Amino acid sequence: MATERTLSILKPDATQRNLTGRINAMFEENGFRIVAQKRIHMSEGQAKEFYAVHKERPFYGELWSFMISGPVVVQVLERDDAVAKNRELMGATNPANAALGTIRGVIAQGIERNSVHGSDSAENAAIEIAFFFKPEEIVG
Ligand code: 3AN
Repeated sequence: MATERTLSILKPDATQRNLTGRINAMFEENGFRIVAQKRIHMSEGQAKEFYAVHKERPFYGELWSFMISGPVVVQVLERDDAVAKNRELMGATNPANAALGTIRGVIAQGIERNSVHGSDSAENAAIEIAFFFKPEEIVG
């Protein structure tokens, strides 16, 4: 499998609980390189646009407002098969169903406070990476 990149976000429940280093250690222990990273406070407009795909879903309002409730860490992760491997490492969306040993299984607090976002396809990864990073900010 070729080297691939995926967009990851450490959500406000993770930054609030000071768990960003612990999550990053899980990425690195699982073969990911963090090739770009910044801690930001998303604006309302950014959060709404980033999650626009969910705008018809009943949880959309809660989702974007949670994502601006505190700082987040946006990052680009790189490894072979990065999109699928990160989805595996994150675990199920609802931590009640997430396997032990996955990030959500260990760290998440609920379906909304689920600690991490990861792109769901290579196509979306390219769009999401470009949403937060200029090419020169990504240093593999
Ligand atoms: P994932 O993050 O696992 O790809 P998606 O894309 O289905 O999951 O959902 C995006 C985000 O929306 C989730 N990470 C979660 O924070 C939130 N979410 C999904 N389903 C629900 C739900 N039923 N109630 C509240 N929030 C939800």
